[in-house]
Parts: sequence; structure tokens; C-alpha cells
Amino acid sequence: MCLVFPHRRRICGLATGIKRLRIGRKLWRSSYVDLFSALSLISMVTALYVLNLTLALIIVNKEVPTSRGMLYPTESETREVRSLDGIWNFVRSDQNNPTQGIRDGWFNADLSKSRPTIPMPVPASYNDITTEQSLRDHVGTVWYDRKFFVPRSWSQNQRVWLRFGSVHYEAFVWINGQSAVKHEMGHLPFETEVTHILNYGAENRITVMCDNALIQTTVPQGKISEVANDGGVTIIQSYTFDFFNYAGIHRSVHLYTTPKTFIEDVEISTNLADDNSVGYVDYVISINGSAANEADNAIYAKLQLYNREGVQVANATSDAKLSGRLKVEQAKPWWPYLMHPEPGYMYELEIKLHAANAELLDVYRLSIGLRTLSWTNATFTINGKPVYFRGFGRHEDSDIRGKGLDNALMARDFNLIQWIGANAYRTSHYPYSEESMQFADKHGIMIIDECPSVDTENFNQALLSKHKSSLEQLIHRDRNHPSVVMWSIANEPRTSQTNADTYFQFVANFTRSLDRTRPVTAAIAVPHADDKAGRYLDIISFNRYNAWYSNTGRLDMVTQRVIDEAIAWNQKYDKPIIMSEYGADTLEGLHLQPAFVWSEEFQTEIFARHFKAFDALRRKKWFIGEFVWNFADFKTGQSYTRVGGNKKGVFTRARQPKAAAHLLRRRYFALARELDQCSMPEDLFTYIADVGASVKHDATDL
Ligand code: GCB
Repeated sequence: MCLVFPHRRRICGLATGIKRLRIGRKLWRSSYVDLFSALSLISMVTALYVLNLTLALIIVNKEVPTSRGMLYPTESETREVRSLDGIWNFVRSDQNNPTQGIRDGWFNADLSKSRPTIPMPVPASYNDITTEQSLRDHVGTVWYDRKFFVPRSWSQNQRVWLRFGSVHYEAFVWINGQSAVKHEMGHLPFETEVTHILNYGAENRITVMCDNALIQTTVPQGKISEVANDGGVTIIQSYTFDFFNYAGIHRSVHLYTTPKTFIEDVEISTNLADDNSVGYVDYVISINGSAANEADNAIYAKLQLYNREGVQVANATSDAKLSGRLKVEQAKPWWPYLMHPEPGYMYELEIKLHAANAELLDVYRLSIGLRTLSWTNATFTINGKPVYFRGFGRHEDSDIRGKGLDNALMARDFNLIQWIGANAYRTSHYPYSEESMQFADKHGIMIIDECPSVDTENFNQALLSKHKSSLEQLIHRDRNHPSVVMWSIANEPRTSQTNADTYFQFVANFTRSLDRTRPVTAAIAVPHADDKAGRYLDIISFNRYNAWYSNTGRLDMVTQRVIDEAIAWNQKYDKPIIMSEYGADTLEGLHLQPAFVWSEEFQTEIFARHFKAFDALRRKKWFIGEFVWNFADFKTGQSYTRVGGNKKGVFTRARQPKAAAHLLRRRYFALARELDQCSMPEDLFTYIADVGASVKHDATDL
């Protein structure tokens, strides 16, 4: 048992786990194996197998903790926000001694008193900031600290909160040496009240310890092992997914104030009347604070809804439970990009919390979109209109900053998404920044919102709880975004394994219990015949790399295989089908004619072969979407199958188009034109020659 953090077995587990490995290896290295030990080995393996089966049966559906609060921090008449982004001080722990900083109390004083520090930007992954290989590949804990002032005025009559957009993978936070909050799970926000541990009108210190170790009960899973190297032994982190396990303080850190009694949470759901002309906003407000306890039923909220022009279009006073409904006449629905001339229409919902004596307690403003979703075994509709998804799997990834939030990159990415005519992406393979969700809302980009479960296997009780918790945190964070149209509960889980059935039944039903307004999917890669999870999903997504990982280079073995597989999934489950990944690694600038693997010609050709399959499938109404893998090239772990990372991007890592981007753009706009009668960009077709209608050379030819 770890004395410093009794609740936290993983850090201690790191050390004991390594010891266990050592014992294990000695066993295997024993100089001979006689018959007796061979037999006992067999019985041991059998016993383990039986134990595994028994464990399989005893996975139970336990409750998971529920998130509170965490509204995106915004300023208002009653709230102030301060960013703690900037340059922090940074120290790496010794890989063999990840808990030393805790034992030695590094949080009790400036980190520089314990170790020499280096400057580290926040937000950013720490891995690629320096030239040190040991930092890039570090496994275990790292430490950050910085100083900040809190104004004297903040000490009066209000509360102060500390909020992290995300720290990967696990975070321990101290303020002025006092433990403030701990959080496990990358890519998701967490916060805590720090009112009572701050020095007002004075300097404060924040210290963060971040642990990137992935083990069999983290989400995603990984393995830590001890391997001999030239200097003795070293600790190796392995994982089965290919994207680099970037770590650090990935998103913004904020301090913000609230009144003593304040709006802690808002949950909305929207609907449109049949002809889309009237919108409904159902809301539930949660509050926190002493006034809430004292005057239970007397507190109320006043809500006003404003359109884009700032004109009030609806208002309401809540009931005693702080819930109710707003009715919006002449509603402007939220439409996906290119599905309507005014996509991504957002209203501003202003919520004013009042005490019984009408005193204004708190004000919070939330952007909302009015839309309704529905789905059957063959369709997915938005505002009553069938949707065909055309988009990408993506990554939050870029040079130097890794997975760190970068507003310039985000703005560029949304520009490229619009330029290419996509209407959707999947947040493969973890939740993306809240800022990007807001961008997607405003741009009308539909999101399949994925939790951080990748290549999930060895299903066990602890993993199930964490997996469910990741979905709980995700849904809590993202449920108010109109752009989120589907939950993805996993990428390429090993759904042919024993236990996958029970496990995914629990995970899918749990997701549905949190939100019934959006369908549940998972991106599956096991052969359809072996899959045990699809029956618990609403929509089946499948990943397949024809002519790449199978039948490499055989462009003549793509189209029919894609058609056959999609039909097989549909026949097995009778549900709508999406192809959620396909593609080929492509080295920018490599040209080979005839098309050859890794060349730009090959990527273009392989896309075209898929398009042909998709068009055949689109005639069957249940095929509802195509997602290229990947939006942009991204960093991976070191592997002989990757040259400087995964190169399946339609765009380079620097966000410039490869040749296939131009083809994809023509297809996505052609689909949008056919399905939603959108207008076409002027520059879609380059002038070729004046040789009559047989040559397509401008948008009017489509
Ligand atoms: C997949 C994974 C994705 C990989 C991709 C690839 O199936 O879902 O994370 O990056 O294949 O390129 O290997």
C-alpha cells in the first residue's frame, strides 16, 4: 500500500509491478524444465485459464463516480477568469524512481530547490520541446510548477476554482504545498475549489505531477516492462495503438471565480417541431452554494435566448427545480456544413440565477444550437433530413507541441475541413479540446465523439470502471454541443475475445443511460463473423485497410471487398453502417506512375477505388458515411512500418494538401451538391480546354 497516496495504487504498482516481472523472468530463465515442472506449468496455465473464465463471468456493472460542474470558464458580470498558461518550470523524475518527488516533498517548495528546472510551455506536450531523447521517451512522472498572484479583491464574497483542460495521463496538483486535486484520464477536464488554500493579494505556487504510464487498467491500455540495455536495465512503455503517447499539461489551466452560490452545471436538450419552424430548449440547472441549501425552493433562474444578431427570441423563468423549457418561434435550426446556406447557427443562452429576494446571484452564458437527431436501423437524420457523413478520422497532433492546444493550428484545421467540403470527423481516439468542440459547433461540423478507449483487450473489472468513467466524463463535458451527433465507445476493441460481449453490453448501455438523444457506435476492426459487440451499438462503424495492410498494393482488390464487408456487417446486425477508416501511407512528394505503395498516385487511386464502393453502397440506404484515415500525418512510436510517423494524412503534418486532397475535395463537394444542393466553390475545377460539355472544367458542369 502506498502511504503517500493510499488511493493511488498505480504509482506504487509501477515499482511492485516491475518486481513481479523480475520474479517472472527468473522463472522462465531457470536452466532446465523437467517433466514435473512442465506438468505443473500445464496445470498452472489451465488454472489461469479457468480463473480467467471465472473472472469473465464476474465482471459486474458497478457504479462509477459522476462528474460535477466544469462548465467552460467564461467571464460574466459575476465571474472572472485568469489564465495560468505560459512558461512553467519543469523537472523530470528519474525513470527508476517515479515516486521520489512525493517522498521528498518536491511540492513543499519551488521545484528548483529540489532539482535544476527547465522552462516548459503550457499548454504543450513536453516530449518534443527539447533535444533530449530521454525526455521524448520518458516513462513515469514529471513535475511542473509556477508562481502566480491572486488579487486581494478575490478574497471577498466569492469562490475560486482551478481548472485544467487536460493533463495526460494522470495529474496530482498542489497549491502552496497543499494537495488540491488528483485526476486520472487524459484529454478530459478536471477542476477543484481552491478558495481556502490561496494567498490573496500575495504570491502563490502551483505544482503539478504528471504520470504518463499506461498499464492494463488505464484507458487506453499499455504495458510497462523492464528490459536490459547497454547501461543495465531500462523501463519500456509499450502500447498497441500507433499514435505517440504524448504527455504533459495539454490544455489551458484557468483560475476562475464564482459567487458563493452559483450555477454549477447546465444540461440542455433541444428539439424542433416537425416542420423545423419551432424550436424547444429543455434545460436543467444545478447550483452549488449555501443559498441553495438554505432557501431550497426560493432560488430561481431567468433565461433569455438571443439570436446571432443579439435579438432576444425567447425567455423563461425556471420552475422550483431550476428546470424548464424555452420555446423559440421561427427557429433557425443548427445544420451541418453545406447542408444549408447558414450552417452551424448558434444562439446564446443567458442564465441569471436569482435569490428569493430577486437579488442577482450569478450569470452564465452558453452557446447552443437547435437541432433534433433520429435514427433507425437504416437511417440517421438531422432535423428530419437524412445525413450522409463525409469526413475524417483525425488526431490532435503537430510538430513540437505534440497534443498541446494550439489555436492557430485549430483555426487552420477548420479552414481545411471547410475547404475540402467535409461535414464530419471522429475524435479518434480520445476527446478533443473544448475549444475545438466550440469551433465545430460554429462551423456546422458533425462530430463522432470518441472516448479514449483504443485497442481495448483483456477485459476486467477495473478497466470497465475506468472505461465507463471516461464516457461519463466525456458525455458530461460534451452533451450540450450540437456538433456532437454520436458517441463512439471504443476504437478497434478486441471484440472477438471472451468477455467482450458482457463488457460492451455494459459500456453501451451505460452510455445510453447517460444520453438517449444520440446513437452509440464503435469503430470495429475484427472480422464481422468474430465480433461480439456490434449488437449493443446503434450504428456499426468498421475500419479496414484493403490494399494496404491486406493485399498490399493490390488496387484491384479494394472495391468489391469494401462492398462485401459493409453488406456483411449490415446483414449481421441490421443497422446503419459507416466505413470509419480506410487509406494508405503516402510520402509527400513521392510520385510513381503506375501507382505504387507510399506514392501520391497510390493514395489517390486507393481513394478512388473506395469511392466506387461507397457509391454502390450509398444506393443501399443503410450505408451512411465514409471517413478517410487520416486528416493529417501524425507522430507515432518508433517502428519499421512508419517513416517519421503515420503518413496516411490527406494533409501533411504542416497542414498542406497532398495530391489526394484535391480528389477528395471534388468528391466531398460532389456529394454535398448531389445530396444537399449546395453551391460549389469557384476553384474546384481548373480550366482545361474549351472542348465542349464532355470535359468537366467548372462547377456548373457537375
Ligand atoms: C487503425 C487504427 C489507427 C491507425 C491506423 C493505421 O486501424 O484505428 O489508429 O493509425 O489503423 O494507420 O495503422
